Amino acid sequence: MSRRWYFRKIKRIEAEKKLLLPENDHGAFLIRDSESRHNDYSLSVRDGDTVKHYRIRQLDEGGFFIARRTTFRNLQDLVEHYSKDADGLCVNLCKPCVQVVIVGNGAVGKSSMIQRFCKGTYTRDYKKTIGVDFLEREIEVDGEDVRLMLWDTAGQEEFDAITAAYYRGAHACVLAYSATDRDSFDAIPSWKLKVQIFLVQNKIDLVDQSVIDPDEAERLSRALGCKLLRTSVKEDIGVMSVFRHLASRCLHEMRRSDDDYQDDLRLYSAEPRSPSVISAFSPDGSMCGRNAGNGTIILRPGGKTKSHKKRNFVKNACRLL
Ligand SMILES: Nc1nc2c(ncn2[C@@H]2O[C@H](COP(=O)(O)OP(=O)(O)OP(=O)(O)O)[C@@H](O)[C@H]2O)c(=O)[nH]1
Ligand SMILES: [Mg+2]
Repeated sequence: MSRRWYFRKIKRIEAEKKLLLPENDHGAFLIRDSESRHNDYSLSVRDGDTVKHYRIRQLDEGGFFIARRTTFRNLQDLVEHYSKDADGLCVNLCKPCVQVVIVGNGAVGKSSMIQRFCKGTYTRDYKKTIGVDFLEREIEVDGEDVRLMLWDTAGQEEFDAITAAYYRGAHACVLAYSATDRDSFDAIPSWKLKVQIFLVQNKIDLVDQSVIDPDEAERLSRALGCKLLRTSVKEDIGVMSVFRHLASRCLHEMRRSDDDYQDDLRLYSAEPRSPSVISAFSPDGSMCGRNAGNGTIILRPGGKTKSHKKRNFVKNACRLL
C-alpha cells in the first residue's frame, strides 16, 4: 500500500503529534495499523484542535468498515467515501489541496488563465481584478485527486498591500508576464516570493507584437531557478500544462516531507513514550461515538454525529499531511 495517507505502524500519539502540526487543518487525516488489534487499522482525523481515532475493521470475507452499515472493498474506497461525506465521522476527510497564487503586472492575463482553467471560458474584455478573486478546480495528478485553490490577485499596484497577504500562505506561485508587455517582464525579478515559482509567459499568440527575446526569458527562469512555461490563454495553449506541472511538483514536495516525517518518527519512537492521549472526545466533553475504552471511536449504526458546519474556504483549506 503506497497511499500517502497510509502511515503504517505509527502510534496513536505520533499520529496526533503529526496531525496537530500547524500546517494541517480541520479534516486532515491518516490511516495507521491498529496498535491493539492485528489486521485492523485506525483512522486518525484532526477535528479542530483535537484528533479523533476510528477503528477500521476487516470483514472475514474481505473488505473494510468503520460503521458496519457501510463496507468497502479497500481502504482507498473508504477514504473516498468519507472525503465526500462525513457519514458519522466528526468531519469529512480532507482531499489533498494545493494553494496557488497568481501574480504579475496588470493585464498580463492572470484572471483569463484561471477562468480558462477552471471554467473553460475566455473573454476579450479586460476587467481589472479588484483585490483578490478565488476559483478552484480538482484534477487528477499521478493517480491522485488534487484540489487546486487558485488565488487571482490584482496586478495593479494600488492593490499591492492586499495581495501580499495572500502569496505569503501559498504552496506555489504562478508568476505571469505578457509577451507583449516589456514592463511586466522587467518587473519579474522584483517579486520576492519564498514559494515554488512557475514563470509563465502569456499571450504567445501575439507573435508579431512580442517584445521578449526567448533566450532572455530562458536566462531569467534559470536565474530564478524556476520552470518557464509559455501560454496563450486565448488559443488555449499550455494552460492545462501550467497547472499540471504545478500540482505534480507540489505533490512531489509534499510526499518528500511525508518521507522526512517517517524518518522523524523512527527517531521519535526510540524515545520513551509519554502516556497515551485520549482524544476521542469533542472539546465540550461530549463523546463523538462509542469509545472503545482506549480512545478509539466505533461508529454506531445510524448514529450520525453532528458534522461541523463547513468553514469558509480559506479555513477549510487543507495541506497534505
Ligand atoms: N491575445 C491574447 N489576449 C489575452 C490572452 N490572455 C488574456 N488576454 C487579454 O488580456 C486582457 C487582460 O486579461 P486579464 O486576464 O484581465 O488580466 P489580469 O492579469 O487579470 O489583469 P489584472 O486583473 O488587472 O491584474 C484581456 O483583454 C484578455 O482578453 C492571450 O493569451 N492572448
Ligand atoms: Mg485580473
